[in-house]
Amino acid sequence: MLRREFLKYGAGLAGVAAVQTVSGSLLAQTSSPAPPIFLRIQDVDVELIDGSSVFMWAFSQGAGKPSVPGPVIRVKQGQSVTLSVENLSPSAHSVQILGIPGASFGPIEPGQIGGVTFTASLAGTYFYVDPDRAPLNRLLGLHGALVVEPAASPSGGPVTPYGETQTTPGVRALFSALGNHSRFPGRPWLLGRDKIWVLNQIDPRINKLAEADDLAGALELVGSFLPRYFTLNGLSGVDAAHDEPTVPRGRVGQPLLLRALNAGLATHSLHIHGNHVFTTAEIVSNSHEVRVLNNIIEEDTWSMPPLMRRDLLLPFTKPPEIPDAAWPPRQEKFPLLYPMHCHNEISQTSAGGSYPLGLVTDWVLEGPL
Ligand SMILES: [Cu+2]
Repeated sequence: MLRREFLKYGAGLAGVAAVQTVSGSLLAQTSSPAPPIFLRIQDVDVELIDGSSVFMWAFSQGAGKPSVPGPVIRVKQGQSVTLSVENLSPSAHSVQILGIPGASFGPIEPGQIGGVTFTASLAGTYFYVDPDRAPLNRLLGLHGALVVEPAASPSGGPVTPYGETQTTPGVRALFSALGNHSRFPGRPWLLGRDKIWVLNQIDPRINKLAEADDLAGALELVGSFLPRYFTLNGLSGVDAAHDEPTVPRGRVGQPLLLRALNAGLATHSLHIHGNHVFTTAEIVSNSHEVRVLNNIIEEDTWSMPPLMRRDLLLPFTKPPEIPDAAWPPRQEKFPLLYPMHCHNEISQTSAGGSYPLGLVTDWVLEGPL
């Protein structure tokens, strides 16, 4: 019998795992290297919302608890970052940061440590993944978010999630309007006020073959991928809706940046209630580079194909369906909870149970500023 770490399902434990953040920027000057980042890869059994469990691979921060997705890594733009990964799994693995040229290494044989030093020259939201047997190793748990924050506040302009040379006139206009225009009463956006939403799907047949070490068979089955579980930061349904690291929360007038990433193979169609969002960046599909948009569109549903990463500003304004005369709300009082869910029916009704036990969470307007 294999002895593997068992990742018990549930908001409490998963929340602890998901909140792990490796910060390369804490106390460090931008010009100086970031403190080295050390991750581990290991085999785990992950419990799902219905109590069943599947074999997966997981990253952990050093000796910390492994989690799917892996810990969030935060670094500053222009900083030299050294990433090392120890492979505690009995199979070989590699690591790549999609969209950062040269930031890849491997294969790391079992028991070995691999690593790379790279510079994140553009701010934005990135994926680190195991690119081997693509997309198998990524799909089975080896993925996580890397956030590159701008190095310095721009001279004169508003604070945005991007470096000064990346920031487009459209993004500058949007962030200048926050707290300064009747459309966005309240405060400007604050650096670090963001939430990371990593999407994934699980087809347990594939996990089963990987567990039996039939990796060729598992990869072949990817061709007839039939997802049965849909996860947001590793959680489904009500659990994602009660997971503090997942749920955007704030007062009216405190805008927040959503960083959405899809590690899986199914295209999601995310729909948010209560406020519209503004997509500020997405990736160039071939190079995976961050592209900051100039033509900023207000929308309530956005597509998340496999490997897509999108930044979206959630303005935290008064929901437009509440008339001015009924504001502040009296019948239904603060906090106001609004859902975000996937509009693809299968992701709401699959093995996780009946609606809404698939890809769904809440966001919370706690009260007036
Ligand atoms: Cu909807």
